[in-house]
Amino acid sequence: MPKDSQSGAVRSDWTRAEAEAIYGQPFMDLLFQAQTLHRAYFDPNRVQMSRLLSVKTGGCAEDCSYCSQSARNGATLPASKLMEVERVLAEARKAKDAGATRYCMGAAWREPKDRDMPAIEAMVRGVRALGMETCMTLGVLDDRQVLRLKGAGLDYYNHNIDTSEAFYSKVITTRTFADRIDTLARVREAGIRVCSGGILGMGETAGDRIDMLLALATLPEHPESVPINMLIPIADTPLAEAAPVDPIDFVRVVALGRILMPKSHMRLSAGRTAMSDEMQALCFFAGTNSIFMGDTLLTAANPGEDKDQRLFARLGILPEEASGQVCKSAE
Ligand code: SAM
Ligand code: DTB
Ligand code: SF4
Repeated sequence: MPKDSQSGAVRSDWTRAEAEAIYGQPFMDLLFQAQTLHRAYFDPNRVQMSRLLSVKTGGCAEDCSYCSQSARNGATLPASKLMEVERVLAEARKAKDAGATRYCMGAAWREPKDRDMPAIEAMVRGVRALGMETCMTLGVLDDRQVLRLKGAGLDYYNHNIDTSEAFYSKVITTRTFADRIDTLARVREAGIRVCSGGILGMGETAGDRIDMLLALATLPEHPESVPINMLIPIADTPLAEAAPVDPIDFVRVVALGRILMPKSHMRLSAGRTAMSDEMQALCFFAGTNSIFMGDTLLTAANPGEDKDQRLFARLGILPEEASGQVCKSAE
């Protein structure tokens, strides 16, 4: 094992060989390394809670083969209009009362239209006024839109790279991996914090998973949040029958993410309804320190608060406090 990979320094110069060597260690060594680093930067018994809301659902012009909201991949979800600001704020209030510290609003758009920006800005301002961190995921952004979001006070922008550059065109044909990296750079340049991760279970190899994390870990600055989704197979889409991910492989990916990006929050995102408590516990041990709470994600199911409260109680985990990063280095 290269010495540097053990040091816990925040690096953007990871090589493929280093990442492969970390990933390929015996499972116990990998988990020990990940948990040791996790403890250097975070309280190991605290997990950040985000809540998602789909503010505009379905009818998307992109053809992402995993998504229930594409108008082009066989999915059958009807398109809806952009939700009214007051309704979004009412949902956000409920999320805050239930313990969420970040409110993530998603829209099934290739890119936002300028006519939608005033409502989007009002959502950001309104949610911030409730005292929660804000996150938006709206597709491709141009420079003006990024500045408008920054002006409204947006804290995070989510824009996943989803898989490796090599596998990308097997999953999505209406845009490229480079398009995603461009938007991420624009968001970073404007001073908005970055949330970017991917999906496991789309037929990618272990090498693709390593390359996806490496692409994030070699950005000039690591994303502050890294969501790792397990594919939720959606009926009628090209990935409806995709083979499930081996849970041990999933945990290995989480651990590699923790080691490559030691200061980032790693979010166990979509797919938790299909995970056992034991698998989730292993993910927390491997460095997961964020989840989506509540019984829905954007369109699909999530475990819900009662189930998560029981899991947290069994594991002695507490929600991370509102001011965000319980990050030792930031104290
Ligand atoms: N339209 C925006 C975009 O694509 O960036 C935002 C919404 S999109 C639904 C956000 C992310 O959700 C995707 O990048 C993908 O990682 C995740 N996602 C979507 N459908 C999923 C599924 N069926 N299973 C797991 N993750 C999924
Ligand atoms: C992320 O990585 N996962 C979230 C959020 N970022 C936007 C979305 C998960 C969507 C799961 C499928 C659905 O609810 O439709
Ligand atoms: Fe559209 Fe996002 Fe779904 Fe792709 S993942 S089809 S861009 S909503």
